[in-house]
Amino acid sequence: MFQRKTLFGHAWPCLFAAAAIALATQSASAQDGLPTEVKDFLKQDFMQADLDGDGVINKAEIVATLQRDFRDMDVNNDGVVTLADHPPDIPINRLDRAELEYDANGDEVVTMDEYVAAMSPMVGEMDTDKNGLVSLDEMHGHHEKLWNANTQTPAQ
Ligand SMILES: [Ca+2]
Ligand SMILES: [Ca+2]
Ligand SMILES: [Ca+2]
Repeated sequence: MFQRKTLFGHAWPCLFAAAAIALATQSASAQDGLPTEVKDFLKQDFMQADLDGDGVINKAEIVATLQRDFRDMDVNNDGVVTLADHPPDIPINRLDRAELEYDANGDEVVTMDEYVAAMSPMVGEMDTDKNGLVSLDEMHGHHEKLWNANTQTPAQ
């Protein structure tokens, strides 16, 4: 029932954005806590982002992951993310505007700098003990909070 591919499309493998988008689209399946499927893919993404395998994600690993995610979103490889990068096999819905959430200056073009700048505060919020590092527990906790808040809000 919880299919990552159909939820995010191939353009949305993002470590830090993925669950937020899942939260925005999954309000119908309200339940207590993060579903196991969500925890599993968060863990997979966490391990990919933890480049040196020390069990925490540091600042450099965060930036490297955001840059990788940005390149994944830039489907047509022109160096910026626009609606032209929206996967044609995914119907136009609220996801089609998701690309432009990171568009700070409103020109419908998202640069890597805009993306990293937009995502960094969100990543900072995950670091609940403020030691500059994000652990898997912190990432789960953050998404669980978002999930619970979202599933308690009536769908539009
Ligand atoms: Ca690490
Ligand atoms: Ca592009
Ligand atoms: Ca921390």
